[in-house]
Amino acid sequence: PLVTGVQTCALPISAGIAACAAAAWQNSRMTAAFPFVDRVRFEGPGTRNPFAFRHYDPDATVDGKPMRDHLRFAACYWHTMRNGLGDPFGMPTALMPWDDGTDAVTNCLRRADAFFEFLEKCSIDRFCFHDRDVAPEMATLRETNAVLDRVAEHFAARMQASGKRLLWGTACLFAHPRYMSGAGTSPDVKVFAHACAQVKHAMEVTHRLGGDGYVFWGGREGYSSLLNRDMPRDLAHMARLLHMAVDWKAELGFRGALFIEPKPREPSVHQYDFDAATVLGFLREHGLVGKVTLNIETNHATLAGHEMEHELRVAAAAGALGSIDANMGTPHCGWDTDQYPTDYALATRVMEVVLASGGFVHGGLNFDAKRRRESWRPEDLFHGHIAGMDAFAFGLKAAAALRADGRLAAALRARYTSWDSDLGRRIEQGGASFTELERLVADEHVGPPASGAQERLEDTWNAVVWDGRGRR
Ligand code: XLS
Ligand code: NI
Ligand code: NI
Repeated sequence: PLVTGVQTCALPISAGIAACAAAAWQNSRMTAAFPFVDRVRFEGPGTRNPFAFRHYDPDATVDGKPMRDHLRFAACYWHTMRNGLGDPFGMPTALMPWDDGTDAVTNCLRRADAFFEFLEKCSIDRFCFHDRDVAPEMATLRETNAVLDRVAEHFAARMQASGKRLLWGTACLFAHPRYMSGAGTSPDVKVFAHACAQVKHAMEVTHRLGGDGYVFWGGREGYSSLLNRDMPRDLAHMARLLHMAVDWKAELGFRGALFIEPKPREPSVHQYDFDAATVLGFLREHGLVGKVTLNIETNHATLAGHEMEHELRVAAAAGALGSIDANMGTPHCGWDTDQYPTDYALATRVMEVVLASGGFVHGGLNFDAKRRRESWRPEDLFHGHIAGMDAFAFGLKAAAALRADGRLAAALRARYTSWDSDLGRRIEQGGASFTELERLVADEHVGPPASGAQERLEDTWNAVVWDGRGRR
């Protein structure tokens, strides 16, 4: 789940550890938010230093390209800076000494400074944010935009000084009560208009900050009962919002990509952007193909009952694999646990698809991940990101090794050789009929295809990935 902006703390922060921490901060003379670490650097697989990379060596090349350019890591502002780690049953636990818990602009700026210190020290080149993560909502949209512009100016200065880049921006269209029944799909036209106005400004700020992309995640674009929702009308409205965003992008001169992020449920019971295939169908129906591509999140794939690899391959096959929200969930519960993607095998499978589709253009790997509630120390922000970055660096090397090895690709090609015959090609090109195919097989005993040999292929995968060759 995403906790952001006004919804950061379900329970009063004054009741939690965070409040004690803020008081301690105010009484202290600390000038750095993360004084316990200088800079996380590559030390190699043998290191015992928990603040070092074992696999991520940003400038080392894999297949002729530096790791940092393959992976395009981003930290997200919402979980990193705004998630107090409260849950529906318990108060926030996160220690955030740099944050006094208020919406004062000075607090927003201090928080941004802590974030840029984090990016620098953790060697993360990019970031993502929602408009309401970085600046509060005021009485009117005009006032809200003015505060957002003020904070964005500060971001621009910090980006300039540090060389950090914006992967993507987005608008929070789900936290405020006005969006309780959706934003682009709200039954209330004024709410729809507000959503459009908010997206307009969030796109403008993203453009100003040189973002590579802009994301639409429709957390409340869905319903809990069809008794009070006109589904086809909702979908048509959502398409209208996206078409206006495409027009606005042209008017702005924004060169980045527009992404939709599928998710089947949570917070809505039924969400319209269920999975990659559903979203692609929607884009095709509404003339949005090629204008909007997909941002695929691992935990959302899990919720939709798919493997991440399935979602990525569906998107890639349509030429619509835009970006990735790199996290992972647990199959044991039905919600978005947003864990750091620390699983090396999962990261390898993701990177196999990324390499096969030619790599990221506008997208990257955004850690849409949060710490466990028990991991409440600022140090844990580093450990989560380091573990995720190392997993993906390993995955990149292993995926490149699988491609260089070539056995799996060869086995896949071999399985389809019968389709490379004249007959196969004619069928593929639409030049065959039922009558012809019936004549062909009528007097033959057609037996089974060659063995799928899944276990042999899995063993080969293991040999390349784990038996030394996937590592450096
Ligand atoms: C929530 C989504 C959200 C989007 C950005 O589950 O993953 O974080 O990535 O709005
Ligand atoms: Ni999510
Ligand atoms: Ni996400």
